[in-house]
Amino acid sequence: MKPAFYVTTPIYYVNDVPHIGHAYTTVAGDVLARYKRLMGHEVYFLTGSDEHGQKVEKAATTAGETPLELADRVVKRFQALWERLGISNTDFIRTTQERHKKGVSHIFSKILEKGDIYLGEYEDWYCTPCETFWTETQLIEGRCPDCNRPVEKLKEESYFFRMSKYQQALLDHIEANPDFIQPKSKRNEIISFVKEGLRDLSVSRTTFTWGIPVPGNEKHVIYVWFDALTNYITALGYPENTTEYQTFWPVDVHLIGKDILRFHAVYWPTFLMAAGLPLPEKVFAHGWWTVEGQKMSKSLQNVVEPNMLIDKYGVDVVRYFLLREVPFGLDGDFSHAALVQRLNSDLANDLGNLLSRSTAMAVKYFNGTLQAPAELSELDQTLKKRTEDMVAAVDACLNDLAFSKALQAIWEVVSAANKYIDESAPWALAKDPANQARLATVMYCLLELQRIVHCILSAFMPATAEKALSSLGCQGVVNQEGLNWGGLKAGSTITKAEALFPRMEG
Ligand code: ME8
Repeated sequence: MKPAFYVTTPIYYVNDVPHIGHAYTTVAGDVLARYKRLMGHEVYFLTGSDEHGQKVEKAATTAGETPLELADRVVKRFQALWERLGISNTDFIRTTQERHKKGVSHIFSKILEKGDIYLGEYEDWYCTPCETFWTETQLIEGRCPDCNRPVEKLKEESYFFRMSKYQQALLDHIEANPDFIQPKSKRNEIISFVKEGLRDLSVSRTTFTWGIPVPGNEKHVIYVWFDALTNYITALGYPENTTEYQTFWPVDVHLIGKDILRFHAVYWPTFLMAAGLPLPEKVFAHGWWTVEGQKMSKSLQNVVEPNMLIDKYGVDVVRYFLLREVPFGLDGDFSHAALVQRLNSDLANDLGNLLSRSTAMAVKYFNGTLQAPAELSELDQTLKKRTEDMVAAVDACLNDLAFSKALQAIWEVVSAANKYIDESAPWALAKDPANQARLATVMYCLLELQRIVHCILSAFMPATAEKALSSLGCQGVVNQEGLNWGGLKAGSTITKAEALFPRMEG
């Protein structure tokens, strides 16, 4: 049986249209999903939309729509963007779907029956944009400590989740599983937060209605984060013991932004503990993008729209840039200048040129028919070894979610290949028919290296890889075996590749 791999993105709020922050997490998930499929895993890649809660209700009122009308409209924009970005998700869950509502009611009832959810009264400060309650002492100058926006005092009857009960169990779990929360700096933040003490958590609201009713007490709707987090299991069919649930839970990795780590690394695991379910293997919090040095925000009107970027630069350039520019886990800055720089240097010059140069030579010297290599020289052996080492390095990097480092390892081989052309000087070899066998070997090494490079790059830049592999005469041959040296067969047809990436003015 194939090994299973389950990766998720957050489910995005439908009160906002998609921006590069959303695209970032989703592209990262896609690369991982594609890579694991390439490596022979059975992959479940989940994304979706978070449609309940006061924030969405308010946005709908402002737009003069019902919350569901708003959700139906905005969700299409997310789905259309994911399609354009080549996102290969297995499933798209909407929290307004029956399958989800059923699962949320079930887990809520289960924890309630167990006594870990109880009815009480709440009086505290609430930040609607963050959908989070704060105590007086947590506020900073009377404002939300996360987003610095005004908060409002809420007093209501509320169901509480006995989160305090799970404080020690959670700490023990974090200690025993060093990879559970990543990166390390974020893990330490969570440990300190939990050590300060977990309070019981309000998990229902009575001041609005847009949510899933509390089973047996419909005056209350279930807290939007309790509702949203549960998507990771309801998508698999929970509470039914489906094949998907059995195969894929616990999840291998929840990819999230650092803004929502506490929900994923504290709330969610304790909910699962209370429900007697296994915890996620890993929660990875990536950093945030600023835009040309500034925080991205609607009020600054600097929100970067992925569709605009795709129109301007192309899908694969955007995918590449997002994952190459900033090490996953750190904050980074988006700028058009940095993107154009990556496009011109890494993509057009290094990767694109290598392919057009070498396929042009294959056509010129051998009429596009791939020749079997003769014995490899020391130079060839070194190049082959570097390619093989790169494949192993990429695997290690992607298991650590070090996307940028993985791409760097690939580009080292691309540079080595460009250097190899200069060192082996095929144009000089071509002048003397006595060098035919040597020329054939050089061409084979060059093209074979690129076949492997594009096979692995298919996880990052699927459309580019397909074009490249097609000019190398092996389109569609993308699997784990394809990462081994020797896949190109003598006699196959090489066609001159068009420029993969047109250079752009800065
Ligand atoms: O929080 N840089 O949804 P959301 C990088 N519905 N990533 C960013 C970003 C930025 N500037 N801005 C947003 C929610 N993101 C909840 C999630 S999950 C059970 C519920 C990304 O629409 C990042 O992944 O506000 C962040 O975690 C997510 O968008 C928040 O999306």
